[in-house]
Amino acid sequence: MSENTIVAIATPIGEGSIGIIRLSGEEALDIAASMFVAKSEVKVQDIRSFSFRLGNVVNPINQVIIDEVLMSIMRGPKSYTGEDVVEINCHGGPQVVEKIIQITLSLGARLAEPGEFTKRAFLNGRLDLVQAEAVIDIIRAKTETAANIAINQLHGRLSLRLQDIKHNLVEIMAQMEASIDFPEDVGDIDYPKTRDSLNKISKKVSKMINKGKQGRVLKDGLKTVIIGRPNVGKSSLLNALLEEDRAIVTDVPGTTRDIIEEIINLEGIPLKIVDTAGIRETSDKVERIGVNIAKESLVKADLVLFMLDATCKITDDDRAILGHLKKENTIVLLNKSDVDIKHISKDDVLDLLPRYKIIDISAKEMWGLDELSQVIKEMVFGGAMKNHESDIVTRTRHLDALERTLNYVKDALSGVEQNIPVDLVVIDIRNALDSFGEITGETVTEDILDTIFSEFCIGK
Ligand SMILES: Nc1nc2c(ncn2[C@@H]2O[C@H](COP(=O)(O)OP(=O)(O)OP(=O)(O)O)[C@@H](O)[C@H]2O)c(=O)[nH]1
Ligand SMILES: [Mg+2]
Repeated sequence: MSENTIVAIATPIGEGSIGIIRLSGEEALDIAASMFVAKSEVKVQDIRSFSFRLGNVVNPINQVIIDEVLMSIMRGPKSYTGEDVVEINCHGGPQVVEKIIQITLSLGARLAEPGEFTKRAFLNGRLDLVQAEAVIDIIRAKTETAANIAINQLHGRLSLRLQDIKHNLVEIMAQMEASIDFPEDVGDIDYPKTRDSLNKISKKVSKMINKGKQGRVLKDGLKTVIIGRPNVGKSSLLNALLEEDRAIVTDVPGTTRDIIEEIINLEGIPLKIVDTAGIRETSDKVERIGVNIAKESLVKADLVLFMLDATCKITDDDRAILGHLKKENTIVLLNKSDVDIKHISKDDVLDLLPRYKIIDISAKEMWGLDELSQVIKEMVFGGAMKNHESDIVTRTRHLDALERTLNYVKDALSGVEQNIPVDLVVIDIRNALDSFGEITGETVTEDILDTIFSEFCIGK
């Protein structure tokens, strides 16, 4: 019996053509040998690594056949986890899968925690933490761009870039420590030269942070809210962007009361778009709750689409929203521009909201949506997205660590500029390295690891 061998279903629960059960650990091969009978009668121990065998899973107690399966073996250390791994492809019915899992448990395996296979891969040095996190990001990717970035991270492109910065820091630290430990041999640190190196590092880290902010949007989606007084056409826009009738549209003001959230793939940028209740003073209890939620989502949004109705004059309800808007993250949409008689022009809006971005659209006729996506891209990415820049960080955890690294590098830099003794400056460099090491997992704590892997699915 071993605590050390884990088992999980690697495919979604329910009926499917195939169910995959995965075992990893010291006893994986022994467990497989006790429950698998190959058609060719080859012994499990003699099966070549990375090859499949057809056979039956049998109940080891009475030899009753449970299912006909394909079994593959990947011996450690050249396996996903770095340990011996066995995968059983059985028929994808819940009964069969469950029965096979039960048999592995009776033979000494234990159920895997979420992400435990990947955690073992990390602990066994098969992946660094950035690569491990990329695994879940590939599974969760909402757009092709997000998937591409994650795949590049898994292949280690981001890790390579991080290693480069790490080497720069290690070099400075080594020189400083040598001059502290062996002052006679090494002599004083060349501060002007160190300052140049630190400046270069600081620029590299800053650039990574800036790109990482875009990366996070590509991974998690841009929190976008459509806001405006009742009946301007907010739900119609949501439907137009989704190309389906998701939200109820009527000519009755106050139609939408609850928050409706959907994900739209806008040429590679995932928009997490929220349609809200039209904002107005109302005595209706339910509507008022919706209005309050709309105001809250306005505060949390990365991007605000403020909608006006071009067929009516600007009302007090429109004006009540103006004070909540910020130029940096708002696009004004002048809707219903398909109608001949208009009461608001772009100039009228500019009088109210100087230097705001304004677009004429028709949610009903689906006009102006291309211009909208162009403006969104410009706002978020400062123009076209460069696909080759895929070795970027995408996680808040990475950004936090980069920001802490940058602060320590800046502290070290100002220490060097003020000619502070090297034994003090070296502390900042060491802290910078520690923070930086959290990204790839070189200096990460058990708590952080648990949090990261708890995000994973069982069986991954
Ligand atoms: N002509 C024209 N009518 C539109 C357009 N967009 C929306 N409408 C109409 O305006 C009315 C209100 O549309 P909704 O999408 O329900 O408006 P809303 O802003 O979601 O309204 P609430 O949910 O009540 O806040 C409906 O009758 C729509 O058909 C447009 O671009 N052109
Ligand atoms: Mg609505």
